[in-house]
Amino acid sequence: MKKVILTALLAALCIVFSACGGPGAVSTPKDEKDLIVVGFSQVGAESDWRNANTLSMQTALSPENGYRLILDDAQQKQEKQITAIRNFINQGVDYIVLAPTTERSWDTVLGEAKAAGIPVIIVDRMIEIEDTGLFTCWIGSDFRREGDTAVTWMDSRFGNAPLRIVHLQGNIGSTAQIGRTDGLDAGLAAHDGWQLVFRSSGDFTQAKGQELVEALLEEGQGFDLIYSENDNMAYGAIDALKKAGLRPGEDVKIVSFDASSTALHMILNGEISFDVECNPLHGPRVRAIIEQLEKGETPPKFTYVEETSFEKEGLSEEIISARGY
Ligand code: GZL
Repeated sequence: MKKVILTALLAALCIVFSACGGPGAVSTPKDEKDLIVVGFSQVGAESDWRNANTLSMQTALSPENGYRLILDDAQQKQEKQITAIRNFINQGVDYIVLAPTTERSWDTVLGEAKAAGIPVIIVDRMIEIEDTGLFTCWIGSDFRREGDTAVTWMDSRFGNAPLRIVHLQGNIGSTAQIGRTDGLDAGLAAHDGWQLVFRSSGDFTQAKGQELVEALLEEGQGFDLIYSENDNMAYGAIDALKKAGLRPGEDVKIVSFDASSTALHMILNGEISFDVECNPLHGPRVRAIIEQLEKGETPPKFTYVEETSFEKEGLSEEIISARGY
């Protein structure tokens, strides 16, 4: 008896649903109208890390997975990100993902997103905001821990021996720059043999990194180690050293951040001595957060991604090729 009633009930439901969506209509996630629309304000395309981060988001938030991703490249300018967020609000996207250039001045525009009822997910760097209710959650790296990891290696390698350090910083005011710089400052305070001979921002770009180190070499500034806050500035520094007839990894040690595949190959060939991973593969993590929200679940407010570090010992082509970027 139950089976008969159940069959009749299922038949009735099928009639109801097909009437709602037209004859035989079956709404599948791939229908344009059913896609979850995500507006993604990305910092720019300044580094290997950034490009890997963008690709990860595009791959995870694809139409095949039920998403329409609207990507905006802010060319490392916060004002362009603010404009992009306002455009996303006007388009009525379902979610906004923000990879913030710097930490401050997000309160107003995120207030507008909140007023429009659009959840905001922050990825990568942190934002400094009065009301943390203006964003749903954050997922990214512990940049101070990254800096401490680099300094711990430097201490293990050089102790308190005299060490003249050149410091290539990322975008000033970005969480990546703040945390990695704080780590080095703590190391300098704890090692009176270490001397900071130069500090300036290379904006996380290869060209600026090369420019800064070339200028230093032309001035005749001597140094033993370059602490580069990302791999692309390290590539530029290596080019400058080679142009001046110096051997990166021999005459000057290089410590870097991101651990992109190009940099890991430079560890294998001895040019980079130590590289702290900063994992850019946030796409699947953001997708999982959105799927939780779609189900009415509450994701953690803050999630730090697990990261490691690399030096020549223990590194191999197999390890490099097995990594996602
Ligand atoms: C770190 C990220 C930084 C990378 C750089 O999470 O914000 O920005 O370290 C990138 O390569 O430009």
